[in-house]
Amino acid sequence: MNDDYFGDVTGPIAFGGLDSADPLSFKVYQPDRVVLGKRMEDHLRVAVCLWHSFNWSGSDVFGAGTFDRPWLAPGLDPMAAARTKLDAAFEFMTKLGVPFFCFHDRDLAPEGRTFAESATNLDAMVAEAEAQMARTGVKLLWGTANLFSHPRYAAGAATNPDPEVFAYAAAQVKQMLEVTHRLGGANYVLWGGREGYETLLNTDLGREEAQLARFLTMVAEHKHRIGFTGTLLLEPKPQEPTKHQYDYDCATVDGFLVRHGLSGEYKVNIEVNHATLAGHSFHHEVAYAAGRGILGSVDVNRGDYQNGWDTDQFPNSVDELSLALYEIVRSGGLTTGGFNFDTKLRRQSMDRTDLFYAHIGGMDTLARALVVAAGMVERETLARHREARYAGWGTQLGSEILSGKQTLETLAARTAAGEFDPHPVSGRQELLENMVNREIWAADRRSGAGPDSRR
Ligand code: XUL
Ligand code: CO
Repeated sequence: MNDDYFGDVTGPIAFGGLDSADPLSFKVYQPDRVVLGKRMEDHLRVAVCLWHSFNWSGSDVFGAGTFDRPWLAPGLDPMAAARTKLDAAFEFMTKLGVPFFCFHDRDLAPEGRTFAESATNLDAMVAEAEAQMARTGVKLLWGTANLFSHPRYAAGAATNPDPEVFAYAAAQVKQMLEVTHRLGGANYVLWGGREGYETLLNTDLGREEAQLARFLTMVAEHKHRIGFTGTLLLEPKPQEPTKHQYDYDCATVDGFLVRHGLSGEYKVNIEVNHATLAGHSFHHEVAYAAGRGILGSVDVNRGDYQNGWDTDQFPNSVDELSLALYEIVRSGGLTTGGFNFDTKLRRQSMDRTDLFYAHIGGMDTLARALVVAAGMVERETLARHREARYAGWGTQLGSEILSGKQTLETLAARTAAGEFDPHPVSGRQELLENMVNREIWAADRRSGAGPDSRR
């Protein structure tokens, strides 16, 4: 085990507080700090992703890789490179002090010339990952299969016009589900990166939906067959790389699950920048999923307000994350889920140390948003306003309407008889926005609190 890919950093990264000038210290994040009766680490369940952070060289569509990543150097033996990459990742994660990681099959082990060779490569690397996990205590938040990079998946995996591609994808997911189970993963994710279309001129929407439903049913069946007790998660995204992706947003996924008898089998892994690509706020997607009981996990990142694509930047806005954290904490928190940094450095952030700055900043932003959200939950000011707004629905009229005792005819007759005389009331939006800001500003006083602090 080599321990010097991040020789400039002596871990574990310590809590320095707001007054610390050390850029390699946490300003807010403290694993043991108790927030609303639970350790911060257990609220946030932070994960590092092996793809953008360890399996990407910084290349883009216009240029080659820019990052200093010795394990991605061209010409290396693929399995030796995979071992070096894993060593580097575990050195990074232990120095950063995160409890979890996430990976695709192809992040861990290279694709071979045949399916059998790929499967053997993966099994060999899973044994290595298992040993690293036992040595460091870092756990698996979720595993997933890459069903979008290889040319065979250009027209989709489950939704491919060719059933042999469906079969190939099924084989890949079967192995990765079993690998996730073997490594004690808390969840298994399916992101349908190419389950969508480029043109409707060659696409049969109904047929592709039926194929996707069949595939996801088979995955749920296999989960039960092997006794995997983690959560299955679908990750919505409206487009990119396809023009249109079927798992467009949380509401679309929810409707799909209901239509195909899969409610209860799947929850959602909500990614911040996917929410904004779908024309929603992240707050909206989280509130929707929590309301429908399908909130599973979060891929935490951010987009760029000027750009219409998935920039996957590290999160840095407490204001935006606080509102989502408020919904998450209020709904009981992420149970098997966590906050996975599905995030990319900018291409000019070439040094390996930049990975530390980025994750430290992201974790501090999350921690601070959690403190703000806890304040909102504890004071219940927003919740009281929301409840008061619907108070009328607790009256006899409200319950009779909802239970079906009233019809258009009875309501029309009672309205015509002058029984109802409703008056509009203020929604108090600006007042509520002021309350949120007050919590954000007040958190200044609490953010640097020590580990014993209640909030
Ligand atoms: C792509 C994306 C994926 C999934 C896992 O936008 O978010 O990395 O999280 O396949
Ligand atoms: Co993601």
